[in-house]
Amino acid sequence: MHDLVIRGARVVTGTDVAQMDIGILDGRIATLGEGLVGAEVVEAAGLIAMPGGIDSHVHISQPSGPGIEMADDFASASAAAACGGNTTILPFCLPEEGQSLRAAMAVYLAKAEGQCHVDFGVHLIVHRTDAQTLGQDLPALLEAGHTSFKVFMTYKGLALSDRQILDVMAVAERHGAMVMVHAENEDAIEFLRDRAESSGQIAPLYHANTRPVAVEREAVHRAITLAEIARVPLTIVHVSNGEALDEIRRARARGAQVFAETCPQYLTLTAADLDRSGFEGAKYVCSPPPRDEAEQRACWAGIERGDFELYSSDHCPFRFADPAGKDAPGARASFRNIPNGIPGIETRLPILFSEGVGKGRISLQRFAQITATNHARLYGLAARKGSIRVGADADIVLWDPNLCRPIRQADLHHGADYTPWEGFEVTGWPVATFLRGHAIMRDGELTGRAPAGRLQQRATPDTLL
Ligand code: DUC
Ligand code: ZN
Ligand code: ZN
Repeated sequence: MHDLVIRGARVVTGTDVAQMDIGILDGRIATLGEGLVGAEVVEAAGLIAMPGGIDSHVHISQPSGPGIEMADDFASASAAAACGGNTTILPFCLPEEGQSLRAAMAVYLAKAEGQCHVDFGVHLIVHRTDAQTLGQDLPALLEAGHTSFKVFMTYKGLALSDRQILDVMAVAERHGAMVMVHAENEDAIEFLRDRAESSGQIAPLYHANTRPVAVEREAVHRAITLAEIARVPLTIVHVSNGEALDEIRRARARGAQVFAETCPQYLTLTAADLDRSGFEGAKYVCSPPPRDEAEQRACWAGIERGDFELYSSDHCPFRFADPAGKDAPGARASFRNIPNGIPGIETRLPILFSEGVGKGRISLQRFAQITATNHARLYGLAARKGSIRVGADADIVLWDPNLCRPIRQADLHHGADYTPWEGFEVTGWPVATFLRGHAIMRDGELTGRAPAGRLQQRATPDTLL
């Protein structure tokens, strides 16, 4: 007897896609089979059962500079995550000015307490390399189960030098952590930005023009080289173009342990979106910027070939009509002052389902791998999460592959006041999300269950994908 049986869905497991029942007991998958009996039964014939999405790259309540505020807290971001078919999220903890990494983590976890509708882990952002950070805070946090961190090669105040990156990687090497890198060459961007501004090129479009493919390609090459020298695995987040991906492919061919992530914006948006009339282009300002159709095709080819292990949202929400968001002081006078980032936590999976599975580019199993399974393995969650198998947490999403409706801001649950994909036609939507066996979303809305998301203590990365 199970607590819950999900009956008759096509179930995407690590090895197969087959029609079966899923029997759930005490929040875990107890049985996969036929004719299962449960206290509650959800009829799911005609639906697809996927592992709950793991969005391993999201920004929530992250300090964003004076007067600037992210549009989501844990409650709204996780509501949007659940409604978009996710059961686990991994946001980033960034210390405030003068705050230690450990103090920042304590404050950040308090923000999540009792607020999060899905399970969560927390990556660190390491932007200082003083003795306390590298000698005490970072090792303690890695040992406490926060087994991944991000370094930046761009943004004043965040960017590390090559030497600093090596010093941080050395800590990762000692503790078996995953290093994630935002790879763009800050000096090159600064040079291009100064030149654009001095010739009056201040509109949102110039955000894209001053962060061309070359600044990303160069930084990707350098980041991988540093990781090879430090002998650590590396994840390149938000890869936006074919040249950067070529660097990754070349590095792998010589044996480097490098993993690659891309995001919906690089598959569906272009720099032309930043050139929309008025100030509308600001809605699309993110880094790296969306490129052109040729680079979109290169990213799709990477998805199809299996070059990308990870497909994440890089959800980084700012309100549009808000001086604490995209309309920040000075934003209309220069693209430099527009907060970087776009919302996408709720639309990530439907976009890939529709454009990837629906259009025959990838299989259901590949979808599960790059939206859940690989995230669990690379970020130390695989003991419980990322696949539908006996013993795993019953984090399951039911998809209706034929449900057809456009993305509309009015239907979303994030705190932003727009979606970059307004009107984008999607076929295939998640219609139910179960977190550890409890329904948290049905038919696109929260079920009303109190937020029960739990912090996940994570293992060291499993890099043998
Ligand atoms: N990088 C991110 O990873 N997210 C948002 C902004 C950025 O530059
Ligand atoms: Zn980044
Ligand atoms: Zn990000």
